Amino acid sequence: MTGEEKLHHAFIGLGSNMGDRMAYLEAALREITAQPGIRLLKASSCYESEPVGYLDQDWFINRVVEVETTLAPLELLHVLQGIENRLGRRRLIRWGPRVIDLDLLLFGNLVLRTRELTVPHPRMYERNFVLIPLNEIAPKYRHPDGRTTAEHLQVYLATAPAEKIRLWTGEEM
Ligand code: A4P
Ligand code: MG
Repeated sequence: MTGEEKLHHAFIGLGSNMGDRMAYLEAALREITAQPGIRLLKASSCYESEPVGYLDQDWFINRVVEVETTLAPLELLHVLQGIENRLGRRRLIRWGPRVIDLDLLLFGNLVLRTRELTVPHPRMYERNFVLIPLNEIAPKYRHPDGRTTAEHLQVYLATAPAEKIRLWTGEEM
């Protein structure tokens, strides 16, 4: 990255619930890090989480990473979709099983609502598997609505039945 280009902070959610889930997450993170114009700043721990949306599927492993990027929002989304495709993602069931899912959660202060890209991610404030890893690495980060991650997590936990989530220890439970 040169000093001339504008740097943006972005947060990306990674999830997998098929095959060797950790291997898919590691491969995706390697590809994100290798991308020109993207620098990894922080990565959360990995969490095992109960499926949300479509319930008849295995538990996920989820984590959230913070990056600095010179890419525009849609360029970053397309990079993430390219990685999903290379790792063998097949879109069969909405919210269904997947080897890898990469969601663009936040892109600086940007608020955008188009079909191709909505940020903040439209469902991130209703999801433990996003808010808990995000709160681990960026509790004080201020979202476009003015609330911090910690405040969003508090609101979520006070108002919704929280789906199960636990730190991934590497052991099958
Ligand atoms: N799109 C719009 N905004 C965004 C964004 N901010 N990030 C568009 C990524 N994509 C965005 O996504 C569908 C379309 O959303 C894309 O064409 C893109 O242009 P997709 O990844 O192809 O499909 P999907 O992931 O099956 O659907 P969706 O609606 O994105 O699902 P979610 O919300 O990602 O949920 N339970 C647990 N425990 N852990 C999980 O990780 N994930 C899901 C998927 C469901 N349940 C889960 C988990
Ligand atoms: Mg998705």
